[in-house]
Amino acid sequence: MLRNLKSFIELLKKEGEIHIIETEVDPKLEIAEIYDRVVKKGGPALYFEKVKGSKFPLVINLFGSARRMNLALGVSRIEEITGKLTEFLDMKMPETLTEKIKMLPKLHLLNKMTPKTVKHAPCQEVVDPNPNLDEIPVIQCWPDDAGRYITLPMVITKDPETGIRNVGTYRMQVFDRNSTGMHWQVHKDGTAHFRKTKEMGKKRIEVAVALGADPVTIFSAVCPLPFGIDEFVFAGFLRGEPVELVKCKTVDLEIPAESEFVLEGYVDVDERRVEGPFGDHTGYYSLAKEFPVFHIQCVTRRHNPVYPTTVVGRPPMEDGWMAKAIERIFLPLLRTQLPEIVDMNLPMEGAFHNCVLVSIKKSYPQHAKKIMHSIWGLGQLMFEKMVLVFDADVNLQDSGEVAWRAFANVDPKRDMVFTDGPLDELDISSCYELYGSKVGVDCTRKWPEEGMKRPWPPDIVMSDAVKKRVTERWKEYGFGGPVQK
Ligand SMILES: Cc1cc2nc3c(=O)[nH]c(=O)nc-3n(C[C@H](O)[C@H](O)[C@H](O)COP(=O)(O)O)c2cc1C
Ligand SMILES: [Mn+2]
Repeated sequence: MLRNLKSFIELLKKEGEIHIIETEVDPKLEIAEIYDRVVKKGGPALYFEKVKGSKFPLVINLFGSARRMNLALGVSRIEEITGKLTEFLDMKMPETLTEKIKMLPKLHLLNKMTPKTVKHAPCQEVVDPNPNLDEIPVIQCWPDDAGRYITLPMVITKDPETGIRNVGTYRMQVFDRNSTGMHWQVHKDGTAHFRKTKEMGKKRIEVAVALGADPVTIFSAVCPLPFGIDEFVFAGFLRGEPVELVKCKTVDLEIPAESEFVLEGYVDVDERRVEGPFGDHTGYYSLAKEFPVFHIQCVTRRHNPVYPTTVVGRPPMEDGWMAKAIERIFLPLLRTQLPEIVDMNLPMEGAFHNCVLVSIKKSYPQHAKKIMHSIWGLGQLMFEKMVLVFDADVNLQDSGEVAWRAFANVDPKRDMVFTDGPLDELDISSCYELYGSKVGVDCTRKWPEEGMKRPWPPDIVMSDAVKKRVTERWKEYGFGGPVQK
């Protein structure tokens, strides 16, 4: 299993999946433009040796293709992970003897997942009690961005009540040498910890931000895990080996020992400051808005750290490939609650919260409508603005088939369900922030039991006998080349 960011970079080198740029490049917009051209064409990760104004190198587009996502997770197909996931989430601490006995075969798995605390860590080779963010090659992504943003952080907090850790990727706008914005959106777990801290009458919440680690640990911070599940435990599960953690120098939190940089500090529960605009993964600028402020009191790092980052913007971008991996990994989990679901597709163009396609084995009238409502009640799927439901035989990964079936099968007045609810904080369409309307579209074939007055026509499919004959005679028609199917 990959130990840290550098071992991932080595693997990418071996696999021809990283391009090294030796010449000096400007962190202001230039890196973003190079990356944008490369990621849009399915190109490699990019390693910038000389970033203007910083002595540290930068790496971007680490996860920006299906192949690199597989390399990051140590699999040849994401589906290799999925079976194990249900087992992971089923695992509760045993209480009775029978439960303990039943758990025995799983205990080794539990040991493998639980983070291990170490005393000495590479991420603390250098300790700087006088933090200066200007030393880190933080980039400006887009021309109208309010400034430079740390875009791939692991933001670590603890639930002030239970002590359970949360790790989330929330962007951070650099305000000055030792403070940044803390863009944890209102529905996210970091905000839940922040809110609880305030409700308990405390003034501050301690925060540690790790930059760079092994790729699975970085990825875990993006995963939409249920509240109360520690992303580092999940990373241990995905890795098949525990994440090694070390105590921070100035706050009561632990960080991945193999991180490149660590920022330690706090967020004051009463402080807010304007953050943004920021060119976001919706493909639009998110407008300026007040968010909490992260004060950094200590920076620790390796002797020779590499700064990992990404740029979001008009899809497809690197985060899209991370989300595609999430889609595959979490599908079986979705099926444990909704077994009728056959497949799902979060199209990259839908920025993951705007549109989801699901196919179901339809078993009773208005089954599709039940699925829409279920999705609107499930974890971060609650954000979905459009839910399109298809029959089991529709290939959701074929956008041509999806469009054809949707356009042909839907009687708009009958098949569309309009409702209201929470929207992702980044939604641009609603008249209001944080909520708006939603639509579910039943794209399945309609049954007589659903009031369909006319017979549903069959799909047009050529007979097998004729297909076989044409395949056999293909050469006789004078086309040349391989048989066209
Ligand atoms: C590159 C990238 C940047 C992100 N930036 C933010 C952000 O600024 N704020 C936010 O709330 N979520 C952001 N997200 C999404 C969260 O990381 C994601 O919703 C995650 O599940 C949150 O973790 P949590 O459930 O523990 O809160 C970002 C995701 C990626 C891949
Ligand atoms: Mn979480």
